[in-house]
Amino acid sequence: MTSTSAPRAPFNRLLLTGAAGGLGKVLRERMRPYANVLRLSDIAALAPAVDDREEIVPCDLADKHAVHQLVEGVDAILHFGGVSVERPFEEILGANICGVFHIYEAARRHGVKRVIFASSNHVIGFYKQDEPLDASCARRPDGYYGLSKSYGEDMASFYFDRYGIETVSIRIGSSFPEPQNRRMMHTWLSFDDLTQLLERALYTPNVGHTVVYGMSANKDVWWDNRFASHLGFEAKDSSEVFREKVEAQPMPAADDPARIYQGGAFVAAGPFGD
Ligand code: NAI
Ligand code: 15L
Repeated sequence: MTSTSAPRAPFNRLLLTGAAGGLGKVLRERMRPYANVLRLSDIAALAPAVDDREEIVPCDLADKHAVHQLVEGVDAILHFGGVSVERPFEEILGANICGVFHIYEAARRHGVKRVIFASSNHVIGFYKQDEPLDASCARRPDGYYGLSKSYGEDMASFYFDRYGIETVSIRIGSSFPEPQNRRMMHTWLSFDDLTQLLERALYTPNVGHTVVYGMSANKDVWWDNRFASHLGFEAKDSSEVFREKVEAQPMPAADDPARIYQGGAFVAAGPFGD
């Protein structure tokens, strides 16, 4: 299924970091209508520009000077780049922690007024699956990766309070073509719903720093988006259509973190390097 919603007036130039990644490849297509020029960046190899409405700018987010150059001339930033799973702290540090600082500092220096930050459900991963949450809950990161996203959300909050740069931090659940396991029946975010959420995040005025849970209209959800209602995001898809396929998989044991914690297996990753 592809999105059918008509885009608003496009931005002149949007930056998409993480453009070579799983979501980046999807958004490279989906975000085209929203920008006259889409600047695509990653540390990994990117397919060449298909036309003059794409710009390919390789960049390591850990390199402050390179990120400063990357951000010049853009109107808004979709920050999807970085380490996207639990890894040793030293790997997370450059890409995610220094990286998010470099993005905001470059945004400040170049006058960029809107960032969409790909945060993650792993900022609240240590809550149990029977604990309903909204955006006012204390964060309970489930690893160094979740900590880095938590830091990114605080960075967004600070840059709004201090410099007026607005951010929508999307605590993405699980955005894949299909839910891959029982946990993702709760956390799944379809690509169409992600696209709609990004449109709302880009165009809604006066978002300040808004935290929104990125999930489709799944049957049993753990998260309440009452504090992001001004975005007008209305998910259209549901994991329910995949239930039979997903439930054909064996049920995890009762003590498996995948059945207990919102962050699933991430809560048990590491320690590293012992
Ligand atoms: P991915 O791992 O496929 O893509 C991340 C991209 O970031 C990769 O192409 C990678 O090369 C790039 N990257 C890593 N280190 C970098 C560095 N130092 N400099 C520049 N680029 C670097 O992950 P995916 O699934 O596409 O996720 C995209 C974003 O959304 C990530 O920030 C992830 O944390 C976040 N997210 C994704 C979820 C999902 O379900 N797909 C769930 C929650 C958050
Ligand atoms: C994430 O933050 C990861 O980037 C993604 O690969 C999935 O693991 C997702 O969370 C999830 O929790 O399902």
